[in-house]
Order: sequence, then C-alpha cells, then structure tokens
Amino acid sequence: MALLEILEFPDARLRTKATPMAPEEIQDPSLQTMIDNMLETMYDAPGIGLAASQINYHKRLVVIDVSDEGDDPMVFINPEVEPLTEEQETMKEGCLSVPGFYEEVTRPERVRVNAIGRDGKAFTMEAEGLLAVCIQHELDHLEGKLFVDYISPLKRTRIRKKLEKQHKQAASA
Ligand code: QAP
Ligand code: CO
Repeated sequence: MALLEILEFPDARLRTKATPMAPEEIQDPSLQTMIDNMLETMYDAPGIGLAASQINYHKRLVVIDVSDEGDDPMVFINPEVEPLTEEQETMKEGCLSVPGFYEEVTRPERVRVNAIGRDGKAFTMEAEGLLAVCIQHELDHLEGKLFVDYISPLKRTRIRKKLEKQHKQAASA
C-alpha cells in the first residue's frame, strides 16, 4: 500500500468536478488498490474522511471511517445524497486539505445516500450526526467545494494567506 499526496487549499485542482465511475472502472482490480491507498492515507493523517478529489483523482469516490476505533471503513462510489429533514445541524469541521483550521458549518441533520460499495453492489443508507456531516463534507469535495466556502470571506482569506505562507516556506526549506 502507499500514502498519497493530499492537495491543500487553495490548490485550484481541488475545484475540479469529479466524474462518475464507469462500470468497467468499478470492476477494475486497480480500483481496490486505489481504495486501500486512500484508506491508508486517511488513517495515517489521521482523518475521518477523504474524497478522491483531495488526492488529485477526479472520480466520484469517497472513503469515510467515523468509528472510535477506526475499524469501520466505508466506501462510496458514485454517491448521491439527499436531505431527509429541514432540520439543520452546526458542527465544527476540519479538512485534510485545510490542515490546522476548524470552523463551524451548518448542514442538514439527516441524509439518505445512494452509492455503490467496493464490492460493486449498490446500497442505500440513512445517516445522522457526525456521519451525516462527514458524508456531506466529502460529497462537496466531488463538486469542487470546500468547507471554507461556507465561512465568511474574511476568515477564508485569512486561512488562505496562512496556508500560502506555509506552502512557500515548505518549498524553500
Ligand atoms: C471531514 O476531515 C470532517 O486540520 C473529514 O491538521 C471533519 O478527516 C467531517 C484533519 C470534521 C466532519 C467533521 C484535519 C487532520 C482531518 C486537520 C478530516 C489536521 C489533521 C480532517
Ligand atoms: Co475535506
């Protein structure tokens, strides 16, 4: 297995809209390697969710594990999400592509997800709490959207400047 490089805000490639995976791509054994590498990269961080967009692979593919033990990997291929309630929930979110920054984001509290699993089989699930937040956060990545898009422009600019400075320092080190 291998650790993959995670793109960081404000990298323009994070704004790419991911395309659906074709049946041949879902059946290809190389997808299993990609999923294992994404899970390894997420656990190593450590993180609770990683979208393919974050590793510069612009297909509709997400991995999530919100369990306490980190022993419940979930894989979503071609996921579609719909809110199940008008109720909204506010949670402090972070992102592996925005390291070191956490801000409150408000999203629907309960969602239904339709997706294909790593076994190639379609499934439906309902989620609430942290899992619901994580699913919505990761699906946003597939649209080229980041949690910082929901916060004030002032806060977003501050975060962008701090990360740009870090990236410059890392490049000259
Ligand atoms: C998305 O985020 C999420 O800043 C997943 O320095 C986050 O796994 C959904 C991470 C919160 C719901 C609530 C962030 C790791 C991990 C950092 C992550 C960092 C190291 C973020
Ligand atoms: Co993220």
